[in-house]
Amino acid sequence: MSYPLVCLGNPLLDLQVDVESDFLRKYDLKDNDAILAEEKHLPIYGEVLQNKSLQLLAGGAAQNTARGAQYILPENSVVYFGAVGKDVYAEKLTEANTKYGLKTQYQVLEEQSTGKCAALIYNHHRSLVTDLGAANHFKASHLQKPENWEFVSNAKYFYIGGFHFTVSPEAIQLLGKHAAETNKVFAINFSAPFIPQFFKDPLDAAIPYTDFVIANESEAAAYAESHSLDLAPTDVVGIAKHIAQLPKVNSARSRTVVFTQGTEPTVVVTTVDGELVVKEYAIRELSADQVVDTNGAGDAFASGFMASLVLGEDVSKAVSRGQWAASVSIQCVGPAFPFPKVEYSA
Ligand code: 26A
Repeated sequence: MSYPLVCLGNPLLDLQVDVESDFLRKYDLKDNDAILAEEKHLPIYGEVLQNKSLQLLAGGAAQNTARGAQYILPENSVVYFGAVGKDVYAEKLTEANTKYGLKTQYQVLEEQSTGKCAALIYNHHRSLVTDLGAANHFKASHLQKPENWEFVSNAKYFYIGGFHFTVSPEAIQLLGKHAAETNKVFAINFSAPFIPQFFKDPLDAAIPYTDFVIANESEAAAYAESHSLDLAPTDVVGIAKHIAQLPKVNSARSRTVVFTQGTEPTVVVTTVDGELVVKEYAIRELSADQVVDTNGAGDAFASGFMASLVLGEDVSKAVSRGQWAASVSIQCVGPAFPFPKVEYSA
């Protein structure tokens, strides 16, 4: 079995509800953020189950990206790894993945429940509060099983959700080293500000293996702060240049840093013949009434971007496909794409 793209992350079921700002304040949450649930957040899950607007949706950032990339690519292109329980939540995830044709090689942990994410939608923002459950127990040894390693050794591209730095930095190292040794493409996403903030060491240990680093402006700012860069947190180009120049194990190609910035242009920095090259790409504008929610917008961008790389397209096309995929997903409820399928147009 040969699937060109392997993705790794935390499989979660999204419990998506519309909330008012007082709900966010009550639990000390920002309008737009992604965090791990602390003790004080646990009542949220009971509350959302009572909420009339509740929708159960397949989530998990890298799983969203994997589903979206498979949506775009020919069948049997993407395989996704992560850990789930043996419960109805996992069945829901499998249902959605099957619809998109995504192949999963889950580590199934019978004694754990599948992870869940309260996706609290307020205006066009989303506040994500995650209880990782089974996802937290993924082990690198699962990848090393012969039936799983076959997918790894046959793949050409790897995509790691940054949220997985909280789970198995060892699995990320394993894939990063394999990619560098075999000259395959290794991409990571920072996923949330708390990753560069509180998981700095495992993130820094993975950067040397990366060919592509994808993040948004608030994650870039968190990176600048936690690494004490002498740059304004809003200097996305400066931060991208810094990361582009960090040491790299596989010198066969230079690193490309891609920062999305909501409705502001996407910034891309890479090195060509030893010189830093900065490019900016305006996004596809949507009118306010076209925006359904932004849950999964960044994951969708990564879907389009990674799918484009797999198709052998250049970085400017990859950004264009990423921006297209984000605009399509923003018009859907949750981290999803429409059926019947819509096709990319430049
Ligand atoms: C470890 N944490 C906090 C997480 C997540 C996460 N995926 C993996 N790990 N917190 C939120 N998400 C997912 O992000 C998607 C939107 O980008 C949510 O499940 C949601 O689908």
